[in-house]
Amino acid sequence: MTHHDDQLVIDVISIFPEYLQPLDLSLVGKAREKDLVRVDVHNLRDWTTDRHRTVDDTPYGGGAGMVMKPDVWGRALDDVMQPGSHLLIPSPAGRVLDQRMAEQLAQDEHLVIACGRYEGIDSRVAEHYRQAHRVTEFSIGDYVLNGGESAALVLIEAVVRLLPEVLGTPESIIEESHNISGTLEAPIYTKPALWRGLEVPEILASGNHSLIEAWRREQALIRTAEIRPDLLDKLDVEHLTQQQRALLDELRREREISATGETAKR
Ligand code: JDQ
Repeated sequence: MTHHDDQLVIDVISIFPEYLQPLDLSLVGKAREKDLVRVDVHNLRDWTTDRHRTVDDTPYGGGAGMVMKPDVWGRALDDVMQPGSHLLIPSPAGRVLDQRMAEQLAQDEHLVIACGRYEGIDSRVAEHYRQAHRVTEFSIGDYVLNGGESAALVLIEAVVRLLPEVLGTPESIIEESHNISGTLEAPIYTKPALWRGLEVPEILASGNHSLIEAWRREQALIRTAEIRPDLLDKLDVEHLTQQQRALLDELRREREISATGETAKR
């Protein structure tokens, strides 16, 4: 397969290349068919030199588990990395992936994702490539996986859907960018209007679009306060309507009161 100048290229290196088969499907699969992104998956063992195709060894200093060998990773990465490549290393100790990071990665030309297994990759690999490249260790959240492959899948999906023409820049993306005020979305419904005794909120069938938008913005804030109160502190008030700012103040006061109650209990 060839490459054109404006195309994002993603190389993934793993001892389980089959783990990345979901990249053949759905949105990413279609983006690849349309040549909007090139994704090449490599087997790390292709860069081993011994009869047993060994990729790991015991840790210096002792401890449980095995560590991936820097020499094998060095040969693989020397083949795949080019000037300007961005090396991404999934790690439970990495920077937590967020939408802002995905947006930045969507601007890159070449991403190389080094998926470790066992206890991870010898730390000198990241250190070495940092001397001449951008290297980012990233986590997809505060829970423990067995290896980097599922983190790579998550990152690729988050990045590829942001590429121009992948979603055809429909209303969904425009609406999302309206919602970068940093709130969760309002609840959503489709037909039937009554399902198992549960009704769709009446206002949504009113046909009054400005009332509906005001209701959705209100619900978005209430939900955010309920489910992700941490996001309330990071909200960009510039993007909020006057009505939302008033509700935000109210929700923050309620949080402060309940937080005072929590402190009093201790
Ligand atoms: C690797 C491991 C060290 C578990 C080996 C490579 N968000 C996130 N959670 N876990 C990972 C990412 C992750 C990424 C790469 C990985 C886990 N492991 C297993 C290594 C401590 C715990």
